[in-house]
Amino acid sequence: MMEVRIHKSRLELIEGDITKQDTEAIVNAANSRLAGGGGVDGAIHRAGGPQIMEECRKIGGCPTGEARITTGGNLKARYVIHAVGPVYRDGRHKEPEYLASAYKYCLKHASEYKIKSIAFPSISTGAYGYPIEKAADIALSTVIDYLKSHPEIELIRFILFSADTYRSYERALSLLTEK
Ligand code: AR6
Repeated sequence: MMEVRIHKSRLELIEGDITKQDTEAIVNAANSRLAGGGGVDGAIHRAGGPQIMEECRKIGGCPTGEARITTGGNLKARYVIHAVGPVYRDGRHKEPEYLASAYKYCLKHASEYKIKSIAFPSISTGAYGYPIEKAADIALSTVIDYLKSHPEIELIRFILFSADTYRSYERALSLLTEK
């Protein structure tokens, strides 16, 4: 576990399972059809129950680089924010912009819904193949930037599913916050 303060807010890195989180919102790494799938998406729908998929169907889809919000169903979290990260090709197809944009959309939803605590997985770094070191730097710098002008968000947690992913985020956060 690593914790830093960004102005008035807290930013935490934790190795674990996002479906167990008690933050007001958890973020899903979804696909643009919001159709469910494997990885964190599968785990969230399994743990949260069918109500989440019902709302996803009504919404119909979400473009890459954006996010949509639904109920948390049976989860501890009140909301799930479904973010669609980019499929990584070679880094020259606006992948960094799309990835940053997916995080920003989640944060904008959080502010609009007055959500004070939110947990993120490492978007795009599983099935979508985004190189972890690059993705960690983009994810963390995007949320740090947002927190600097949005003290209404009190807590952002990154829930990293493996020790390797956790260590990559820890390294990236150390680099970004060292004086
Ligand atoms: N809690 C936290 N992180 C998790 C969990 C969990 N329970 N399970 C997996 N991860 P991925 P993507 C990590 O593939 O790359 C789906 O099929 C995982 O180890 O879930 O954005 C969707 O439907 C990895 O570090 O998401 C899309 O089609 C990270 O979450 C596609 O995969 C993201 O891996 C999205 O691919």
